[in-house]
Amino acid sequence: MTDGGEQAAVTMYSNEYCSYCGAARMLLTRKGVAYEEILVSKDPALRTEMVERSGRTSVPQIFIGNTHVGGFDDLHSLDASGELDKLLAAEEA
Ligand SMILES: N[C@@H](CCC(=O)N[C@@H](CS)C(=O)NCC(=O)O)C(=O)O
Repeated sequence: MTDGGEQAAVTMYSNEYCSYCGAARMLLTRKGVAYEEILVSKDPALRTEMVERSGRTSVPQIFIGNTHVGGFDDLHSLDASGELDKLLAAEEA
């Protein structure tokens, strides 16, 4: 995590029965990153919001602040390269 200050706002658009969403949840939880989860399966308007913000239709779609990270594959790649920690620090609230 970051040194001092508030953690960046992390938002994950997801649905309940998606394995990639589960993998993203585990990665964020393992890192101790708090996130807001928006279940798009419950509300078509939220799915529309996700598609408009991300330009993608698959779940999960993850944002750090207003920066679009992408799906689980993107999150995992950023974590492996160390860029995820930098992004969390840069977007610190
Ligand atoms: N490469 C993507 C794969 C995500 C994916 O395939 N999600 C499925 C649900 S588990 C999905 O949304 N499929 C419908 C679609 O692609 O529109 C990731 O890592 O997030």
